[in-house]
Amino acid sequence: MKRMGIFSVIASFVLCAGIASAASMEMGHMDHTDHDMVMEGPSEHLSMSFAATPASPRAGEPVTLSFTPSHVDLEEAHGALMHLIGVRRDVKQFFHTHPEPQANGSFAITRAFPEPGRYAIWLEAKRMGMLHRFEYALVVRSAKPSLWERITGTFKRS
Ligand SMILES: [Cu+2]
Repeated sequence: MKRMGIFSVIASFVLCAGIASAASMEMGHMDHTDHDMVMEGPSEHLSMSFAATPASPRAGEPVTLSFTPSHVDLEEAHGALMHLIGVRRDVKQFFHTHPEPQANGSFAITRAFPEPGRYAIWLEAKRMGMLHRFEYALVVRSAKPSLWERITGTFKRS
C-alpha cells in the first residue's frame, strides 16, 4: 500500500471543492481555484452554533459534534447540506464527513478521534446561494489511562 501523506489529504479535500480553499490556506498554499463565493464566518443570512458532547473529549471515545444553523432552509452544495472537515494542527490527522440532520433541527455526527491534539474544524453550509464557512477549535485529550497504567505510571501522553 502506498504511504498516506499530505497528498491523500489534498485528494480528500478535492471531494469538497468549497472547503478546499480553507484546507490549502491551512497548509500554506494560497492558490485559489474556481468555486462558489465563500463567506468566512456568519452573515445576516446564516450563522451556526457548535457544540461538542462531551465538550472535552478524549482520544478513542465517541464525541458528538453538533451544528445548529440559524435557518432551516439550507441549500445543498457539492451533494450535501453540510460538509465538515477536521485537521489536527500538525496535519497528521484529518477527516471529512457530512453531519446528519437531527429531529431538533441541528446536524450531528458522532465519531471517535483516534489521536489527541488540537483540531481545527471547518463546517460549510449554503443558504441563499452563498456558501458560509465556519471555523471552530476542538481539543481532544489523551486517551484515559487504564487502572494498570495509572498504578504503574506507564501511561504516555502524546
Ligand atoms: Cu463534504
